[in-house]
Amino acid sequence: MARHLITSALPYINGIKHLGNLVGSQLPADLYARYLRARGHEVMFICATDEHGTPAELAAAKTGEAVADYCARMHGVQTALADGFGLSFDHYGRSSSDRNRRLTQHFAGRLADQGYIREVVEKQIYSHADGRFLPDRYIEGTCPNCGYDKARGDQCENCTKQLDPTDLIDPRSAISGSTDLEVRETKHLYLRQSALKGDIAAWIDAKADWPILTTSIARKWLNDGDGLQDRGITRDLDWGVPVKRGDADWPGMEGKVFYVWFDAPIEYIAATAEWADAEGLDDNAWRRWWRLDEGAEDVTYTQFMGKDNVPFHTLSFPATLIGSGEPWKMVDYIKSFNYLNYQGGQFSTSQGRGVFMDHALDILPADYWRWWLLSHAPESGDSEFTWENFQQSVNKDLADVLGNFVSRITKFCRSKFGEVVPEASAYGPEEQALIQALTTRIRAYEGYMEAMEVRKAASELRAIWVLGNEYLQSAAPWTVFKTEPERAAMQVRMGLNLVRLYAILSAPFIPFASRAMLEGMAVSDASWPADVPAALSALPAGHAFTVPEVLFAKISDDDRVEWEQRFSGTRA
Ligand code: B3M
Ligand code: ZN
Repeated sequence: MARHLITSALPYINGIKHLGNLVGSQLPADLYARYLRARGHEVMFICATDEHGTPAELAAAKTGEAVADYCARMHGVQTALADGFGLSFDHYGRSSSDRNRRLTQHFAGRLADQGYIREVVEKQIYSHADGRFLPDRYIEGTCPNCGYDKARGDQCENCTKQLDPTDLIDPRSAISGSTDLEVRETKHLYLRQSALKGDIAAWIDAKADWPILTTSIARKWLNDGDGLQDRGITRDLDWGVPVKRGDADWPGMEGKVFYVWFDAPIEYIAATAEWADAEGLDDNAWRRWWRLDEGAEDVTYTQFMGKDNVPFHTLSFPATLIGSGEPWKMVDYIKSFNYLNYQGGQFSTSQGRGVFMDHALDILPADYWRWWLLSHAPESGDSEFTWENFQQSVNKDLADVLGNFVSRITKFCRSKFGEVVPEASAYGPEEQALIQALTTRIRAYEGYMEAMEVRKAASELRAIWVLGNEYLQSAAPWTVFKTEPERAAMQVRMGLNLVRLYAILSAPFIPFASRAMLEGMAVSDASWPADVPAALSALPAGHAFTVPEVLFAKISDDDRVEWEQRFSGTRA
């Protein structure tokens, strides 16, 4: 039994996330959390909405709401969608929480005390047309690194390079499009990341087991000469965590807030504190996950994120934690993902292209999406959603293989023996061979789940389902029943126990169908099958069940064509 802290990258509050966002962080994090819980580990699974910065302000300006109201409303919307997808967060926090405000100000104070903050009079872009400074996403232009012409002031989406607004070539206001811009002076706080370069490099070098995607991005920005520049951590904005030095005012910084990427990762910690508050627990309840001097030495901490978030988690956030000089728990493993594309192009929030979380649940149950997304997770490279592939996968894997197995065996039992596990003799050689094959595959499945090899785990699970189908096909209890009803009863007993086994093994991927199967089989002990032979005798003779409803309906060609059209263009 171990203790696992798991965080998913925090979705921006500005609107509903698309399936590409979902599969890049929250969904695989949920898979891992569910698996580790099922294996009996103590898990703290944390996520939150990322509510500060220009994305929130820009989105609120569009709807005409006050930004705080907008964030509160959208947090509710995102919470409901997370529930709909079965994301099993222990807490879904808000980066605008009081906890995060206090912790962010605390870290800034500590960093200043340790000499890692300097005050800089910097040049910022001021827009005459908009009458304000244009930080981060308020400004767009061409990336000096790769030439992408829609780079934002804080980061280039195309090459992941972190930028400052003044780095952009041909800058323009994202609010008005105006190019009537002027560079003006304003005072800001800089985190002296350059002074922490040695510590961070040593920390990354020690992570020999990290996925290549993670370390290659980290090393690229660490070693490209300007990778670990000192960075501004404050902004001329109204919305955000007010700049303070711990509890004290920071002279000269009145009216400014911390940069969203400074406070957002701190929310991982703060959200755990929000969890403790919500549970009515004391501070030790969250500090034992985060403070090495208060019980976190035995915690394993895993982060999930898309590749564009990697620089902030391998360089900036570690700089905050190390620079504080306090014994905070740092991440042990970063699982990062490439992008999911949509029908030959990109998912696009701004153009409303692709399937978004709300529309996905409007048309189909969460498990269909969970299964497709996880079994096609963009791990080794970008992957692509097409409606055809989605239809095929759902119809074959879920309906034909798993769903059909469950329905066939339970209905056959009901027709010949009633809705009860029949009396039967011991398993024969065919069943022993099946148990052998299952054991090998289940152990492989566990290995992939532990290693967070999401696609490989999915294909192993599918192979485990297939074994059941093949067994049923060759055992053919419907034929055997005519001459050897006792042997057919034994085969049925195996089949019903397989339903229970599949429900348990599949729960991390398809929790809703799993629950329906467990309820149908009236399973009281759903513990992980450490001992496979024992697990396949868990349902004894005389155990009553009910045939589950159809688990998965097939997607028709008409549906596919209709949805393909509906989601091709602009989000309604
Ligand atoms: N909100 C970026 C994103 O959603 C950002 C992640 C924050 S993690 C601390 O891609
Ligand atoms: Zn670029």
